[in-house]
Amino acid sequence: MICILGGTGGGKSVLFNSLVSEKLSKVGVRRPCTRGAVVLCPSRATDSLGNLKRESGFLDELEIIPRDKDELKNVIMVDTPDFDSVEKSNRITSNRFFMLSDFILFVASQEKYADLLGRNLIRRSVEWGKEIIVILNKAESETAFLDFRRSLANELPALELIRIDRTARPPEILTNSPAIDQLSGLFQRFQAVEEVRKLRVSECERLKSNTLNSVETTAELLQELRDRIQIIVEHIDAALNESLEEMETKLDVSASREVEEKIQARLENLLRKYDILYAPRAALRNAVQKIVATIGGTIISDWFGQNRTVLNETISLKSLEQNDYANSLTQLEASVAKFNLEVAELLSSEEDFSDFRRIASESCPRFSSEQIRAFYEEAFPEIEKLLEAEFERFKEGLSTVDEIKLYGSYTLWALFLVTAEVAIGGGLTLLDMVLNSVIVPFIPKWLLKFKIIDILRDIAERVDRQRREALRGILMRQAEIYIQVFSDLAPKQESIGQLLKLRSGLQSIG
Ligand SMILES: Nc1nc2c(ncn2[C@@H]2O[C@H](COP(=O)(O)OP(=O)(O)O)[C@@H](O)[C@H]2O)c(=O)[nH]1
Ligand SMILES: [Mg+2]
Repeated sequence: MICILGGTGGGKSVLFNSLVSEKLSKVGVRRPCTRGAVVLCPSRATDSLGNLKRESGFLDELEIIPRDKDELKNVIMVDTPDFDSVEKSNRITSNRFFMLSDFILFVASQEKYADLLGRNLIRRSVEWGKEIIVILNKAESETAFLDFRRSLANELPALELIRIDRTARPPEILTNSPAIDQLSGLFQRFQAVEEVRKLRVSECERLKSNTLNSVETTAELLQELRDRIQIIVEHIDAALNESLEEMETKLDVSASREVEEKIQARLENLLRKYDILYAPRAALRNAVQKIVATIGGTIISDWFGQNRTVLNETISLKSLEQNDYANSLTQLEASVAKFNLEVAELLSSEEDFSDFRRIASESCPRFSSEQIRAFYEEAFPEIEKLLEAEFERFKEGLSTVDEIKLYGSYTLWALFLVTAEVAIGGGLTLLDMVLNSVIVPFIPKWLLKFKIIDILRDIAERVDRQRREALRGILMRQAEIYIQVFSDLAPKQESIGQLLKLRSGLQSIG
């Protein structure tokens, strides 16, 4: 396969037509004129070229012309589109034919011979060990030719350079050109099957060693990337565990005089107002339905009716914000910020993680205060639901009379509520500190017989557990973003395995 390669308007198509002695490829003043490639081949090669076109997926515009010419019986001639074309598909086609070619005719023109892209292509041909002849086309001055020859010889002394003089008028095909006669000598050479075979064998060996090299380097690079990702993920994991542990210890808070006073004021306020708002709505509704069914309940439904408006309000964490005595939210924010900082430091450490650093800053959003707040609220159910569940637990085994009495007790709900608030804000530690000094004085004697202190402690314990879990979950969620992004980048081990298998398969081909 002899491929004519070169830049736009260099005269490739004219050269192609001249070599095959037929005006087959369009020659153009309006450039680029050749789209896709024009291939002239012996008719016995048509099928394989057809397959190549179908399988390659990039040769849509490949024009295959079967011609049985004696001097071309072992040759496929290809006129390629410009390797420097503005059309990407042309550049790709040209590059693929570069790889497929056994022999390259590189066309440089007087205007463009010093061009860097062209020089790179010539260099690459030599690196790949491909046979190449360079043609200076449309040559007008001897100076330019000598200049070109000198600069090529400096770098690539063995390179053959042929000059084709510029004709007065733009031709479609050149006749009576000594340079074309000289190039046609190639066809004579490849009339001998032995010559063709030699060329093919060495080309196949080159392809094999080039492919082996690429496969090996690719497998190594992928493995290296995988290893680096594993290291960074392990580091992030370690940073997360450290932050979790630290946060955990800081969640235990001490009660101050000020906190105690706040809790006390809150309880007093709740009880003074006899604030029905804090008797959970649904619990009341359930109770009323049940009681109405059993005792006819005029009293209860009257009482319920009077307070209907207030009952439509929901107690959510928002209404608790001002009562978040010990500020576990602040602690969470600090822990998330510290964790993010640690990851940033990790990515800027002396190990070269600069690529990961960029990825992290582009693809790993850091939670804002608002987001953390929203997650925190989301993590707790509405307080009224929580208290309802606590109440359900509490009334197990009580008599109906006691149950009714408890449903109607503002004090009970106020105690439940404050306990939950304290536990959400400062955990069991805080509750234990203020339980006897601040909360117990508010418990009336009749409630004490229900072992209410133990029950409040139970509530606090459960809420504390839930709070810790929620806070941990939010911090882990931040870490998960990094871990996910980096893990998604890691090439699969099995892909690397496939490459290595391909390599040993290639090695075993003789
Ligand atoms: N005057 C003159 N024009 C030439 C010569 N060789 C090629 N051309 C013109 O240069 C233009 C581009 O040639 P073409 O073969 O289509 O270039 P390609 O883009 O490399 O295939 C055409 O108009 C050709 O006729 C030459 O020796 N003299
Ligand atoms: Mg052309």
